[in-house]
Amino acid sequence: MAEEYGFGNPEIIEEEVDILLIGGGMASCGAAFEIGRWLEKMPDLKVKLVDKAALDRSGAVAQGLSAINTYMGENDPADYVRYVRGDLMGIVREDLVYDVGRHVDDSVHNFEEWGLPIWKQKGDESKKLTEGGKPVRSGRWQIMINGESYKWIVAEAAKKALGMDRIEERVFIVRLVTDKNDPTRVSGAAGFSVRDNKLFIYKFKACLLAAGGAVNVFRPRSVGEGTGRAWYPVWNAGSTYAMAAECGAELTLMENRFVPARFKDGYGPVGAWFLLFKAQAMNAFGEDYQTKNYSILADNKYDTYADGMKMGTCLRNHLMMKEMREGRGPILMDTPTAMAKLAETMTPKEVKHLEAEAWEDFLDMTIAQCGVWAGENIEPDKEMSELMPTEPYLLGSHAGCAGIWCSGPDDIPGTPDYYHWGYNRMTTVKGLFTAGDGVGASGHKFSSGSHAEGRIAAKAMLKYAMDNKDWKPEMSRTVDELVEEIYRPVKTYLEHKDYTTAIDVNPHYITPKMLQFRLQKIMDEYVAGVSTWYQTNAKMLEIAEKKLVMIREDAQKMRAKDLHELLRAWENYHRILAAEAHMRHIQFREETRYPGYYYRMDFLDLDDDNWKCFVNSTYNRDTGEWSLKKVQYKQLVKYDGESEPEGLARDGSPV
Ligand code: SFD
Ligand code: AMP
Repeated sequence: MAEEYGFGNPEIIEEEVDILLIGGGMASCGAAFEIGRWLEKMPDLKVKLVDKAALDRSGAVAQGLSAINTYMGENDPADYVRYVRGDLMGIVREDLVYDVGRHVDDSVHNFEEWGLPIWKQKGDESKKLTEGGKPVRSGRWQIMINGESYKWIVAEAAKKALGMDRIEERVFIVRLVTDKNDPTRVSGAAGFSVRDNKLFIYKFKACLLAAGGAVNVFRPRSVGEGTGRAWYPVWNAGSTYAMAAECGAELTLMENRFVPARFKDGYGPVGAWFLLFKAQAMNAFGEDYQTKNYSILADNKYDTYADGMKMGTCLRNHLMMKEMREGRGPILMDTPTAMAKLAETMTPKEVKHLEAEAWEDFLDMTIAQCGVWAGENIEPDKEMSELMPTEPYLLGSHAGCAGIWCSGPDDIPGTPDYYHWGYNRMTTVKGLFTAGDGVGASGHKFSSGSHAEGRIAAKAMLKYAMDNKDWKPEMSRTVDELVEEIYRPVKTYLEHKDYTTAIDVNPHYITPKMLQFRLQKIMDEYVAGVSTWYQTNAKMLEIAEKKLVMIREDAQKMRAKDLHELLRAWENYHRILAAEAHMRHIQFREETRYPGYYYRMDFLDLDDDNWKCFVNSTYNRDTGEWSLKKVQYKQLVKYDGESEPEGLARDGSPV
């Protein structure tokens, strides 16, 4: 091959494995740990984990976390299902949620074993959870940790389990490839190194696609000086949803999104303040807007899923947004009163410790918030802080449930066939598994649940690989085709760069940065972003549809002047597909299921009669067309107070 690319033709590295893990976040680290337990018994097993970044600080937990948001402890997983179902407005895959609930604690116990400090109640400080040590709970499901090094600790266990020769860092996977002999099966993946001029082609029997959620799809509130700041990790660019869709996998509930209420500008999470410090949020006039506005939930049947003042995340947003839209902002978190109340029964030393904890909550997971406090001279014990609903994020593990439609476990009573068609956490594409943010209709897993789900998927993948021992993957696309496609932005740049004197201005190409701005503007203005207060309608979506089809075409003209821009180009391509899925699902669901996350202004009511169902979609890569359908929701766990079917009792077993 001639020297086509500026920095020379890439070195092609081809490898065939049994199992490929894409991503190195919580889910993949869980999968790696689980596989590690089997490597001794299966010495011939070939496994590779590929992460676009470095495992120690990759993914959503990169900066660390202050809490583990899913720990059952004394709770029953059936209650966890009730909580997740209520929070996500009545439609979840209860089999998947229950499966996470019954296994998650084992992951948390491992984290503690590996060195993660978990807060304990007085008197229990030296006891581990497994020794009966009682954790400090911030809420019913959440426990507090000293989690600055959370990801380091979890990554170390994953590295030990697999060994570094089975881990490839700083390789961005661009696409999955179906099998030559069976288009409903996946058999390959292709990507490139973001540091060296190398292209990687993997063939495999089974693959875990766990590349996180989608950030920066919408124009963020942080622009200009603040560009790059977001709540969820900016490096998770919708790769999971885009690659799955392009490979033919069915997506579910992609209309769902997460709009977190956060400390303004620094994006500091609110959980510890609401639940642990018991702080109150109020409008500009000191009114408790949640109590004041409660009755409006009934106007559009949103109260169907509110249990008195116990209401889901989107409904809390809904009540807050009313205040802001009607000019009674800003919303303020009353940190001084909360701290003063807690200090009433404390010694001066304990008060100092409380102050340190207030800062540490953010130093452990979202340092920018401390930057805002320090930069704006805000002392949380003296001055209130503004809260703000952020731009939307697509994810499946936090208080949202966008993702891929997966087969569930086979032992949950009442599970219909269309919930379980094969291996646990396998998508509708044979051999393609997912976990964490990838699994749709099953939110509130958070860090711990994503790790546990990675382990669940790994176990099923091992079985799949064994059951297909003699099967040989053959990719439907040639290596040359893949190289040509992945490096196309580099070629585009080289061919046209001398046409103008300013390299960023050129009629033949667009920089990835500009294309990202264009996508964000479309999504913000037409698909219920912050500029319309999360509101949209059929007409606006029709315009969005037209523009998104065009931007998909224009994406072919992205340039890459170096490997960093090549990464940015492909991230944007993934974002566009994730954005399109989101838009089409919102277009299809003619109701407002998630008020406070988004509003269909032309269908403002929650409509259980017609829409208490999943919306699933598939994308045809050859034609560029989407097809959408309703899928029946099945309730497996009874409402409060009713007895559970046999078999749903808690067994507390490890994965
Ligand atoms: O405070 C490719 N989360 C919280 N979870 C908790 O348990 N407690 C909290 O306190 C939580 N909060 C929180 C959380 C996240 C963030 C960012 C903040 C605060 C500020 C949520 C969890 O972190 C989240 O649920 C899990 O991490 C999800 O796990 P997973 O595995 O689905 O995603 P990941 O960890 O982000 O990992 C993704 C990996 O994929 C890589 N990657 N690799 C190769 N090719 C590609 N194309 C790739 N694209 C991405 C990434 O590098 C990464 O390794 S609080 O708000 O509630
Ligand atoms: P957050 O910091 O907002 O991501 O929340 C962390 C955890 O606390 C999640 O499990 C949230 O669902 C929960 N949470 C946050 N705020 C509240 C609240 N006001 N009421 C009940 N649960 C909350």
